[in-house]
Amino acid sequence: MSSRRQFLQSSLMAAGALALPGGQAAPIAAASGARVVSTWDFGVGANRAAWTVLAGGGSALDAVEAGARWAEADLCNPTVGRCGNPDRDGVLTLDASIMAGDGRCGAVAALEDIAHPVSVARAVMEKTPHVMLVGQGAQQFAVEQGFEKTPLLTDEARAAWREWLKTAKYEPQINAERRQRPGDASNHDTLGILALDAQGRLAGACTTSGMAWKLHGRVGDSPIVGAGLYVDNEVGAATASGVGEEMVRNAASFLVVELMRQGRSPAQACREAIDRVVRKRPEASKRMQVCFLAMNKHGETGAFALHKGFVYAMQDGGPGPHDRLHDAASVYTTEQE
Ligand code: SD4
Repeated sequence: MSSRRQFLQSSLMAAGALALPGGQAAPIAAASGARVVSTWDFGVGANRAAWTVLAGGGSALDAVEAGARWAEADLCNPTVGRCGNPDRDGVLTLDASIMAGDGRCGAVAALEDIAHPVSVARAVMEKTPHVMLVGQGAQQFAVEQGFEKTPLLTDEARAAWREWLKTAKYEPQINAERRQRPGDASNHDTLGILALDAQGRLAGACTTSGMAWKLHGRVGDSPIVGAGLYVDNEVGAATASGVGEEMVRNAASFLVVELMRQGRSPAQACREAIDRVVRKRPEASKRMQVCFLAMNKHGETGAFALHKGFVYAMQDGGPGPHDRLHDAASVYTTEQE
């Protein structure tokens, strides 16, 4: 048994948390050492949903799914789930992945008309011998699993697309995530969420409608294990937001976890991964946002971005204000508007 697990178990026992009927741990004691971090301002809401799971003694895996589902249902967020902006053909396609720290993972890409892609990703993980399903096949599988097929494109998103068609210029905007409201014609965003539970297990999820106005069929990093998300109980977890092509080019979330394995703190690992992005494409790096968020197995967290303005939310149930937002340091330090 790891010393961390021993520590957690003895603190739970000291608090009498394991004595509750049904083996259910008491909320505060069970949450010892537990924490959850999520990308962007709306990560606060996702963390709250995840925290109700962690505080009740639930698993990191259930927690990240709950957090991602919250974001997918959030009608104020035109970049994740049902309120997402469509591709250049006016079609809303969703990408999601989920991963447990023991290596189990599942993903869906280019999924249409299913409201909770993260739960379909989990079903792929748990009910198939595969890791990823895409497009029609993913939708067919979802329907077979009992997910309801329902048109998701909102009137606001359709109007934003019509507006975009006037120029039809694909130009990712830096920190669009922080300004977006339904109907905005800005074009990217993602919820990445990482959790550590009281048993010392890590998990992560990533869910997005991808880059708005993308080519039909484009898949970003978010559903690609190792690019938009990677989790390993031996080391830690990482997720990403921003222009996904850069995460795929650099196997970025895997890179962040491997850097932590080599001894870097979460913040240092994120920084080195960002440096890699810059070294490969220095000119392009000036015009796009890429952000990494990481947590190691001890619950230490860190982030780093190409451009100023990336924030992440953290919830650990500790004293003081919960739902804290943290500014990530960045290579370019002038906020782009
Ligand atoms: C993608 N990484 O599809 C996602 C988009 C995103 O903030 O994260 N935007 O490339």
